[in-house]
Amino acid sequence: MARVLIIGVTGQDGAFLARALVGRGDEVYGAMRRGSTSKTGRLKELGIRDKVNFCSLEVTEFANVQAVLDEIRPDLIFNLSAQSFVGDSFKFPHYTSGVNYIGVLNILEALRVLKMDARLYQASTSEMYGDVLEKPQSEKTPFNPLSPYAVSKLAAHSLVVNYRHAYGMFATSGILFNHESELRGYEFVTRKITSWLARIKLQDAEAVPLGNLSSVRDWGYAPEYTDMMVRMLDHDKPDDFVISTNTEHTVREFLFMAAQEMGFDLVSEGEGVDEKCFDRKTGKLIAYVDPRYFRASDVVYLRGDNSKAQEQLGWKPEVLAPEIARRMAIYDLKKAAAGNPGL
Ligand code: NAP
Ligand code: G4F
Repeated sequence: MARVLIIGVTGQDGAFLARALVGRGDEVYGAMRRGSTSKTGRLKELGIRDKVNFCSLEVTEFANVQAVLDEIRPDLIFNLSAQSFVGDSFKFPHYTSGVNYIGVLNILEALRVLKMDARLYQASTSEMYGDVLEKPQSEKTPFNPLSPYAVSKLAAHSLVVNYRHAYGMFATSGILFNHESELRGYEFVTRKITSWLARIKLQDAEAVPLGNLSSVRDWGYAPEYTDMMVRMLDHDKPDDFVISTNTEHTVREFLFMAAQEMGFDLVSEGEGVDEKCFDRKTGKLIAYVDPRYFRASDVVYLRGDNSKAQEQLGWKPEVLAPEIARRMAIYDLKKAAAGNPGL
């Protein structure tokens, strides 16, 4: 049984990771920052809120991070904390850098100063590939970030590699491609689509405004990805691993898959900012392009090459984008039917 600290336990991945670790009998500590309302909804939904020992942690405060690590003395630390919404990183670049980069520096420095030999998992990201220099992207593909979010994550990623080499720390980075679930945040495009379509279907909501429908992502299922985080820290040595499904879909395809599950039959008309998606059966407008959701610079193509994780960690993704769209659509229809818009 390991003593584990999850920093960012209230997020999508934190909740699924906590469930996996509780399930294998670990002593799980969940670090979260203060808020004016309860943030443990996802943990409650997974039925494990009472199994997690909560502590207060603000990752940008070095003294606080040091004190928490010193008190808990975990064997394993998963740092999932981040300002994780790429779109907002253009509005809040300083804040994003503080949480995503200084936060990681604080954790690494606290481990060094306290002379702790805990194993650290850092949540790196496929966004670091940005304007991709190779297709598909593997651990060997050069990074070329396109947002303040990606730059902050790349800085943190480089620091993890540096502390691994300089101090021999067991610090591993998972370069995870997009992963979604029924517990995904509502601002991300998959959840925005499934929650909004459910409200169109059952609550007569207006059509959903979207940004770049042609953007391509390699979408996987979050619980499978958090299982891989555990496997990365159970591995015999620290390293960098790409976790992806090696498949690709456009945002438009995800929209059509989710819509089909809800009984819509979409057809697209027009191009670029004029594109609109109608339901063939009723003629009703379901989705349209709204330039307000375009990004100052957007990552338009991501598709991973997970060969290294397959070989060394035994990774094999089971749940792919069509099934993810189906599960999220069913879940959000149930929520809407219960009168809960979830927003
Ligand atoms: P998420 O749902 O946005 O969760 C982020 C977590 O970080 C939340 O628990 C949040 O707490 C916490 N946090 C934010 N600022 C903090 C601070 N200053 N101090 C302490 N905690 C703070 O993100 P996710 O989708 O679970 O992703 C988990 C991690 O993986 C993130 O680092 C993300 O950047 C990275 N990642 C995600 C994906 C993906 O597709 N999901 C892919 C690659 C990498 P609050 O509840 O208080 O906001
Ligand atoms: O769902 P997204 O906001 O995810 P994005 O930007 O890829 O970031 C997510 O995955 C990363 C891993 O690659 C994580 F590191 C990060 O923390 C986060 O979890 O947007 C996906 C694509 C983008 O190209 C965006 O421009 O969808 C496009 N898009 C089109 N319309 C939209 C919308 N994105 C959002 N959020 N909202 C829209 O209306």
